[in-house]
Amino acid sequence: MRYLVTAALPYANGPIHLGHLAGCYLPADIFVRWLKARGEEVLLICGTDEHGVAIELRARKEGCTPMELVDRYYTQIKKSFDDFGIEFSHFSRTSRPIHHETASNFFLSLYEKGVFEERVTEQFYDVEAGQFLADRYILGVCPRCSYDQAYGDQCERCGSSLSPEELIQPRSALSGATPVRRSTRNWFLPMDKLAEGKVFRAYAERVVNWRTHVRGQFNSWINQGLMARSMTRDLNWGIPVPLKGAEGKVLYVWFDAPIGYISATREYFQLQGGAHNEEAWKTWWQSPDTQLVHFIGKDNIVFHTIIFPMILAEHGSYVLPAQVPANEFLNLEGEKISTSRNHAIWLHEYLVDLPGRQDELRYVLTAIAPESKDSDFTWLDYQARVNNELVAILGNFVNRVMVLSHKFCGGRVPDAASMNALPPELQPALEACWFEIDSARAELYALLSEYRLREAQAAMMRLSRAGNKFLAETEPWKRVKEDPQTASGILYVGLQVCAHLAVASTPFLPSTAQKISGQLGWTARTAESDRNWWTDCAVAPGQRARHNPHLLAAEQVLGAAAHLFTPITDEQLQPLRDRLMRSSTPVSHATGASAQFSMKESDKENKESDKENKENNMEMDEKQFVPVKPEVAYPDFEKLDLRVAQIKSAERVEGADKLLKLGIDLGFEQRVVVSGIAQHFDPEGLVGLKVVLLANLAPRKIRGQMSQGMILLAENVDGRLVFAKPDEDADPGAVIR
Ligand code: B3M
Ligand code: ZN
Repeated sequence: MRYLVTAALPYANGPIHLGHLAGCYLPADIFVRWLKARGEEVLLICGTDEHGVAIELRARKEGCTPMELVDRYYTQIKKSFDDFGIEFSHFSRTSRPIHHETASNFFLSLYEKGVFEERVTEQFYDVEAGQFLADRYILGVCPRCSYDQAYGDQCERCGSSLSPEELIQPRSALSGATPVRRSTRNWFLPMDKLAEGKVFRAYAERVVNWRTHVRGQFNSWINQGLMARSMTRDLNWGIPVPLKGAEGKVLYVWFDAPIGYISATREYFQLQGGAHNEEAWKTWWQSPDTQLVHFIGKDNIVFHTIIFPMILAEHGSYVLPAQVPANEFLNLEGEKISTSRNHAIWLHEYLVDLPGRQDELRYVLTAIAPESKDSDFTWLDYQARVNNELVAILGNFVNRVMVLSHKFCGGRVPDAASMNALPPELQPALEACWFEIDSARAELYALLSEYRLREAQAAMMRLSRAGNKFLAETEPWKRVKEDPQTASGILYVGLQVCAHLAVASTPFLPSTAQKISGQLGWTARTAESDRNWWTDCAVAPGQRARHNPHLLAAEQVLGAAAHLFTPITDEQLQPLRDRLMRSSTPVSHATGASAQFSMKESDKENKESDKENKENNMEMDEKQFVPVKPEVAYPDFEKLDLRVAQIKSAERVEGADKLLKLGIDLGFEQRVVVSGIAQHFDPEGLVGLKVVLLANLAPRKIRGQMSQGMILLAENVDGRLVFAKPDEDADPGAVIR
């Protein structure tokens, strides 16, 4: 089978963070490594998306030209992918001539077929700047919350989706001028009509078998009734619309970007050289036996399941997607990743903080992959998974086998006969070990075929669990004195399990897999032997596989033993956690005893993806002061009892990663206050601190614990929380007024 796999083209307007990696690049890489190991014909295509308002805006902000911006980020993004072992067949850029040509021709061919509807609409225009304004270029007062920095597509204060017409007192972000309405001609894709096309309808049948949330979004778009969407824009940065009279207009970034997959494939074959390769890309894109698979994040679903397939279908020669395994979002420490607030873990920073630990991150991100719902990355969970799973299970197993084999077997693989000669009392353990490995392999294969990578990785880990269990049950270290032959037989099994692990872990943990092979001295391992191993995994449902347990030849000389993983210490982790706490700005979170622990903003995401100008959706970081509340009379203020208080004890609340339980001294009494600040402060650092307590707030039960009052904190404009501290001389219990 021929697999043409793509991963979403990241905008070249910033570096890559954990959310990107978990969203589509890591899953695409795992899937493709697996296909390659199985001997399938496969390409993994990606590159940077270098057009659109997001790029222009960022360039303005960084004070450079769009081209300078994308040059810089292309290099950085590509390096991050290389560093994390994301093996693209080709990584291109949409600013290259080959892409401009491919996208222009694509547009022209649809134009000539009469696919587009020409429409004249009114758009906002900045007379001073002499250009039309994308939604993100229009600012104004939010009609819902009166915030005066709302964008034409969204208010970042209250989260409402807006359209530019709704803004009160709109102004241009370019010049500050009041925009005027001016009519302009654009080319629209009549999606409602195209959804009725034969090719598209045949394609839509497949979607039924896709992930629930992908199918759900697809259906909801279709059922809502699709609207025509403009495929051109009145902008300067982008691919010029290749029509007479369309000067000053460019292709809509979401028209050109997916065609980037095609141009990148063309470029890949061009670089291979040779006359045949000029046409080779067509085999990949245009023969019906190609499986086209798009790995993306959930905010790109509509573009990959509806708009791009429609465009491909209308063109006529192309295959349509066979699968779109979109992931949901990865959150970070309970909050949405935000680049503007720097609530993110950047890949290049991770490598500085935890050098050489790429496989650890790959492992954790796959273990928590947001395949069917949003998931949450926390440093503590990362540490636990590395230490309790990679170190304690996989690493420990391989290391024990290696060390014991050097000690008891002279650093060579023992004779196969030693396994067959294991005494009868060890047979059940042996049988159980192979049974577990056989079933884990069958499961691994089946799960990978269904794009269930998270469970597949867990199945891979079962191999090392089986190995550990076998060692624990057979205890070769106890037997070696009396019965060296049996100890050898046990280690023979152990070494073979290590070899199985080396193959099984390759898609997930490529450099660990290589290390295992290296330690085993397994030079006889070939692409062919791997292929056989994987093909051998496939079994009919309900059948038990009986795989060949022998991968390593007897007498093979082993390499040196070394730990595959080292534990992550608290000391290593603390600065990383602190840094994130500082950068996290829970604008929507109340603090103190009345904190609200709202976690999800997924409604907002859904709304956002409704927006036509999705590509404009970029975060900006401007200082946002909260407006002063309506005036109150003095008697109202007098009702509040504010006191100086001192924190006497502070501890985390089990099962609630945002809460701290604080013991408070009020001079005349002791109280307990539960506060939602655990992600901002370390409990140890708080003891002794004098704070301001709202002492007569009605007590409230939080996580089963009565909280008696609220500690006051200030939220800086950058979102950092700091205590409102009384003077050091103030005594606990003193009234503040
Ligand atoms: N650049 C959007 C994004 O990064 C966009 C993907 C293009 S895939 C063809 O979310
Ligand atoms: Zn608002």
